[in-house]
Amino acid sequence: GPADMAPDVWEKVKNHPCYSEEAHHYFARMHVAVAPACNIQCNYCNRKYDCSNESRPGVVSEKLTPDQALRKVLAVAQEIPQLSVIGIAGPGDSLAAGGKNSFATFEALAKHAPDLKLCISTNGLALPDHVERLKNYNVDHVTITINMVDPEVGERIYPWIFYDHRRWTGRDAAKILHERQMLGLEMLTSAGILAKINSVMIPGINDEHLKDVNKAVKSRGAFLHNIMPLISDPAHGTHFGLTGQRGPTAQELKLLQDECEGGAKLMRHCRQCRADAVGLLGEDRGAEFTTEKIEALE
Ligand code: CLF
Ligand code: SF4
Repeated sequence: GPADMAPDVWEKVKNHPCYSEEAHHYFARMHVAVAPACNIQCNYCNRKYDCSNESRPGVVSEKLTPDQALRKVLAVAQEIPQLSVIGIAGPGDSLAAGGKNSFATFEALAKHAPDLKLCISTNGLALPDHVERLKNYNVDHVTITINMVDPEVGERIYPWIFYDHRRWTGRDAAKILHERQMLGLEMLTSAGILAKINSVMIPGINDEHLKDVNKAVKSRGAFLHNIMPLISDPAHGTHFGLTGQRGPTAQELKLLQDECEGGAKLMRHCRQCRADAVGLLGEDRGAEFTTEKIEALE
């Protein structure tokens, strides 16, 4: 592997298309949309996409039960030999509601498809409760979406969270979310799980602030930082879409990424996948593997 990487780390990333830029030409990922619920509200959410939590026009992801997910994975693995990673990234939060469906899916995959890597993406609120369990399922890759390390910034992105049996709003909500995200990241690092941080760049709200986020996650051991553009579309009914919040231009995004160089290592090949994406990054073969078609194959 590359000179700047320990051999055990290289083992974990060499066939993961998101964690290794090289690998994304040769290895495919597949998302199973088994996580319908969410425990927070983001002003950019529309629950159609992925571990990047963005919003583009499209059709709604096909939600699956853990059993349907297993059958879909086995069918896709037959057709796409480059398949190396199964990710759970939506359409809600993978660890909301106790992560019940996510862990049932991991259980089934560990049993019936043990060669596939397991990957998960979360907003981090429930993460500290589940790090040990993730470790037990040999999950080596966890993404946390972190958009701020300052509750004053956070309250403009998150109107509420649901935590400890009640709803929190405003700065209190953002403070709890921030503390849970930092704790979860520290726990992943201690457990030897590779943590990728996704941040959504929202001009005028957290764009400059993401440099502080980059430093904060680096100091807590994050492996990669993926800064993605907000894609805001009024037709989609997201809060930001309705209030006219714009996304960054390609130049603004690149400038910010360049300014973060030297901090936590940046991912620059993210394709902002759907919660049910299938195939190499940048291609989506999901439509070939609907539940209907899989049942017809069986
Ligand atoms: Fe999926 Fe995310 Fe795992 Fe990759 S996606 S859960 S880490 S297997 Fe990858 Fe897609 Fe970008 Fe996510 S290109 S949106 S970073
Ligand atoms: Fe939507 Fe994800 Fe935010 Fe939940 S964490 S509100 S699913 S973007």
